[in-house]
Amino acid sequence: MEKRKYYQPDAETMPVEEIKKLQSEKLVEQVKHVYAHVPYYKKLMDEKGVKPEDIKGIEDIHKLPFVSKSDLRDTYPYGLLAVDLADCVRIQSTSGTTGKRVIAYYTKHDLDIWSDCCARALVAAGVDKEDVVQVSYGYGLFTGGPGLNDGSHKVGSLTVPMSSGNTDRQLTFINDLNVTCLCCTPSYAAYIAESFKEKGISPDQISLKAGIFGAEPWTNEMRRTIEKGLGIKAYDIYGLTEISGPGVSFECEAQTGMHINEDHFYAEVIDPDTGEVLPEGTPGELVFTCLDKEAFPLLRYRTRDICILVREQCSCGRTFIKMKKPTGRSDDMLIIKGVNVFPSQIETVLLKENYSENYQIEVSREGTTDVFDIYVELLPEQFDDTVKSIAEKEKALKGAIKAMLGIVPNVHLVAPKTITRSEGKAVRVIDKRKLVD
Ligand code: DLL
Repeated sequence: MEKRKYYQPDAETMPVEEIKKLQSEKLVEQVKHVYAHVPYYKKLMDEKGVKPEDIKGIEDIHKLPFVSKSDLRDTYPYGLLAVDLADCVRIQSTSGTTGKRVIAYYTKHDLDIWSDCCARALVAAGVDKEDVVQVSYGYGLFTGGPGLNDGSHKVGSLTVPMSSGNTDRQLTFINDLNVTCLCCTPSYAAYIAESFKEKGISPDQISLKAGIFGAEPWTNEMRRTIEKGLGIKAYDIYGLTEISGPGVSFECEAQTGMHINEDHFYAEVIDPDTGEVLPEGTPGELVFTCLDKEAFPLLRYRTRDICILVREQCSCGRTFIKMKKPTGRSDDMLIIKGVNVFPSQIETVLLKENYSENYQIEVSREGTTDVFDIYVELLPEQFDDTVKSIAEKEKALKGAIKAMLGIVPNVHLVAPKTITRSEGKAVRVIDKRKLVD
């Protein structure tokens, strides 16, 4: 049977003018809903002097106030709920380790939209009813497992609800069940590829064809490493708990950015310092508005993710605007010796120079000076080298990183298997300065 090209073709290929019209209609209703049911929003809008009747279409969205994580913390746990609690059927929560967790609520309708978005992502990655989908994102409060699980049910694929961890069992199930699509974080996918290699199983002996990886920033170099290691095509997927979970946007076969599910979410990019809306093609902070969620409909939510929006005709036929790979979160950006550093820049250099994807960045302070260390694991075949040749490699890598960032780190090439592997979101940065500040 021929595979579907789209999960919901009417929505996914809707002409741009129709998308705008739909967004306008939905926004007008959403603002009325929120103003009437969430006193906190009413207060924010009243303070800004904007009434629901001022919002006549999507072009008026800039009149609405922004909300950010601090609003969610201030209203924890029920303050932004826009329906009766009795109408909610699920919560999910962020993986945040500091401060109060964010709790997102869902009605049946909200779960339905969310799983549709994930189903769109799966079909865009070539998945259909005949496929076997192993969901190796964490299940539970984290949205990754439940989101892809329900999306895979909607597509009608056989779903293997593995959750993360127990890597040996992951490999066994993949090959015993002829799994064709793997869903997990890119760092875990790289670990799974490494584990197959260690068992002497080559990419052509692995049943997988596609992978849907997200929940953390990853570079195109990392994509190629995973694609080669597992013999698959690797698709990006983006989302956040506050807006629903995975599937806010997803990649198609063109792999040139992620289509935002614009019939449900309106995206803007703003200057993080001034709040000014930036034109398409300019990097800035992503802001999302939930157009038709019922229980927890955030309006103009500041994600802190830095990225670029591009509307271009896509070879896949989808008309939804694309977001380029986020380069990181504005709060993940390190300032080292006065220079802005994103961990993804370092990842790009390491993989281009043929080092492994297992690395950790450590920043500390001696007196008033920042100390910048990068630990990079050698591949087993690189480890036989002599001390002299390792010192030469460290020097060369220092130079490559300096060329990218303008500052020189201390590079430490360490033995294979010395850096802890990630089964979920990888911890790439240890910033010890935060402990002293
Ligand atoms: O990570 C939802 C998700 C699950 C997305 C599975 C994709 C796959 P949170 O735990 O709330 O939700 O974290 C959201 O993770 O604001 C980004 O900073 C980051 N993030 C998510 N997807 C990507 C991606 C889930 N594809 C935060 N690329 C977001 C880069 C991503 N960063």
